[in-house]
Amino acid sequence: MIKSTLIKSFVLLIALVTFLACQENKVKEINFPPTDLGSENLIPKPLKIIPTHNAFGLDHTTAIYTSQSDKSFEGVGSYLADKIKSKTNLRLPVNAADAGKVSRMIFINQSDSEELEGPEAYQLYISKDSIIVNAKTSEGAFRGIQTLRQLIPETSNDTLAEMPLWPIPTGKILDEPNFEFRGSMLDVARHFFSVDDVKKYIDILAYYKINVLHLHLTDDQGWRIEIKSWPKLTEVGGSTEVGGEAGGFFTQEDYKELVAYAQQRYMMIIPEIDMPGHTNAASVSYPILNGNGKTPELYEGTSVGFSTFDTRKDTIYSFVDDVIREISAITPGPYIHIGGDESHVTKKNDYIYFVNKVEKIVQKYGKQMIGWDEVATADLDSTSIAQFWASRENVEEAVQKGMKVILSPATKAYLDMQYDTLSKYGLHWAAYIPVDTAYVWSPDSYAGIPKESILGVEAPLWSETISNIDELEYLAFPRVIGYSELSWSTEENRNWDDFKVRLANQAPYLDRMNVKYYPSELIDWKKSKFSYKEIEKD
Ligand code: TNX
Repeated sequence: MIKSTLIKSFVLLIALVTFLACQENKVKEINFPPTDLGSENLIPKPLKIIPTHNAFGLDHTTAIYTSQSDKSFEGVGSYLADKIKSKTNLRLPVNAADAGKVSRMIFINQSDSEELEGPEAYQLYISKDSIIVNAKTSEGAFRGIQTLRQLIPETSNDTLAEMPLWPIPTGKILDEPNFEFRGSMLDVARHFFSVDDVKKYIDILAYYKINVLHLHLTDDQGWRIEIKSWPKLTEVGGSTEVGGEAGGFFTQEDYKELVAYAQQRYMMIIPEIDMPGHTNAASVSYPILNGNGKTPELYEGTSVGFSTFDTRKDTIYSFVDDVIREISAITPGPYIHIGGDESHVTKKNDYIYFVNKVEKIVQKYGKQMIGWDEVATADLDSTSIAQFWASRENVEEAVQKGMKVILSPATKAYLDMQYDTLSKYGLHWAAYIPVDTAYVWSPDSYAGIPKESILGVEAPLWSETISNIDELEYLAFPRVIGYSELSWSTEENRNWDDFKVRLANQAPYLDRMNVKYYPSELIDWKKSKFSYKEIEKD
């Protein structure tokens, strides 16, 4: 079976190559000025780049073909075609039997080459007549086409041809991620963000090869995910937010829509239900859950650490079981985040008792538990994961327990920290984090944590001070672009002086996507030349 599909795709490839070879003499030769694939503004920086100094002319006679051996490759081809359409207005056919006049092709190929190590590895071969993306899995192919998208110039080179043409530098790129987990977190609890806002964030993150979006779904100020067996959580607990606005929540259908949207971009959603602290919204909805001895009321402020569940009550565990069961059923990814941070009014023993029990509930539903670094003080399995935000000691405990660690140190990786004293939004309790500080540190050897214990890097965006997508983008961009490189590229390939030039050149893309990034003065932003007003935003 596998053999016959392999033979089929090989035959298809040969047919295409022969076809193109016959076409070649009909295509007008275009002499491009020499190019340099090595100095393109790619972020994250690929592992290896070998330039061959010529160019592939992307134009209306280019067609996309994908391996037939794995049907999901066609989805990657269609995604690329859509993105090319919104950038260039060219509508390239995908796997069309009769594609009309085809001079050049982009082939997205399932390959079993031994050089492709992990599922996200890819090779990109760009010659004058063809572009081949090789990957073992469609996930790898998807990462590869992000690199290709970044190589397509924002404007066409009209002077060289009668029809607009986008020259892509030739050469070879061999690439794979340094860390398998490359994430950002969005706090939709302090301020709620709509499905469309989250989709827009997902789109831009995917362009930079980020593959995890952690949603902080519950906190003192709001419960944002429908739980069918406990409906008041959203009816009552979702009714407000910081500052007293109307709040909101995702229905399970909304959440599924986000999961599917992220999945199409090979990104996993990690849902977080923060417990036993940060639970005021849950306790207002169902006062039986409350354990801080006070009558809970809706909360619209920004203090932390005042709420807790009554962790010795059985009802708590029926509640947690229902919540985890319902969330697990709509979360295809392997992880459930249970929060566990800043439970300042939960007694230490009660906290440990709670986390131990919740770990088992998460496992009962076939998931792995993630918690903020405090959870490492409980008696956890090595399969659970600690997210380092504040305490080195907690992380040491996690490593001793054989747990993996996600790096989100607040002093380096918190997207809600202000850039400097003049920043419009954000907090500064951990640090001011200008764009260079965000980039210039090494997750490979951070705080002496052994590299084999590090799952990856995640940049959390807490939303106490931001209430709409423009403000979200002001804090997230450009810093999250740097975190994508910190988690994908190797230490040898990272360099601030080189990065800041590549970052400056993201401006035309960010402008076209209507991303309101913070125009840091450390960066000499490239002025956007984009003028195709009629082209839809993708
Ligand atoms: C600390 S980080 C918190 C959040 C706040 C954030 C603000 C963490 C696990 N807890 O509750 O939103 O600081 O920067």
